[in-house]
Amino acid sequence: MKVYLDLLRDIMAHGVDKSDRTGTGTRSVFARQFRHDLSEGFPLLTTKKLHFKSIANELIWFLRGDTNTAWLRENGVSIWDEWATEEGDLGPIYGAQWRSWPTADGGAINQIDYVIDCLKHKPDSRRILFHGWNVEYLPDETLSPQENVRQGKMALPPCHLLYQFYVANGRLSAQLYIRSSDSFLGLPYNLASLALLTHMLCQQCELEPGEVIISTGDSHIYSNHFEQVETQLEREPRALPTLRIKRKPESIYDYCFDDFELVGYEPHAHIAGAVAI
Ligand code: THF
Repeated sequence: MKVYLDLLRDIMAHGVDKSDRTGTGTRSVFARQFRHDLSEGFPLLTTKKLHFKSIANELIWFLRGDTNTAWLRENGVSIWDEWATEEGDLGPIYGAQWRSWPTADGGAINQIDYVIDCLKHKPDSRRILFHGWNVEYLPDETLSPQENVRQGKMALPPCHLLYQFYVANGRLSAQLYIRSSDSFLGLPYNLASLALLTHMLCQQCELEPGEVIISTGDSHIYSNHFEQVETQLEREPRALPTLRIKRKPESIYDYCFDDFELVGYEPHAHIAGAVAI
């Protein structure tokens, strides 16, 4: 993924060293965009090994509307543990807003159903999107994630928030806006997750995969990831894998990890980096 490595180089070369909420320190640039044509392969980084199981199961968990880490843990995923309460709760984060955005009259709106309906019945619409930034439930920055959850707020405000879809010539493209992009750890997850969601929507709505586009706001590299980034930049990218979906589940909500097979994923070794909390 040259476009990803170019972004890392751009941040290292042009970024400004800034303090951040977590106290770690980052190097940061504002507002970047890159794109990848899914016909050229599945965009899972090859310059370090990524744990695709975490990525796929996190997406399945979002689509379940689940916001408790219990299901993730049962499925071998620990990437949300740091922010959860002892009971595993994360408050009304991604899954809650995607599947059941609360309405003033006490009801809820399923934004994913809306997207599927648009893709099937009005693919030319310019409104095929779903949003995670529900201002009523954003956390109070002076409180811990766990305290926010206990007050009915999100543990963290969404980083990847606005997903928009576009159909032309039978191909589905997707653009994701990420307000705060942890370029070494989170961004590779967000990119692969967006691509996987696009493939799933294509299968459900009988479309062909088009492009994925990532637009980032605060695009940063944490200072304790600089060395890992340098290592990655010395590595030669390899051929991308392809994604095979082994069956067609009944709906977008019925996928499981075993439905996916990555063919030809031969990455360089994993590079560990600590996540800022
Ligand atoms: N906070 C920060 N600082 N960065 C993020 O990327 C991030 N997220 C989510 C919420 N808060 C965030 C959590 N997503 C890893 C990957 C994604 C995460 C959190 C942690 C991580 O540590 N990945 C390891 C492997 C761990 C594993 O797969 O089990 C890695 O090497 O990739 C971004 O939305």
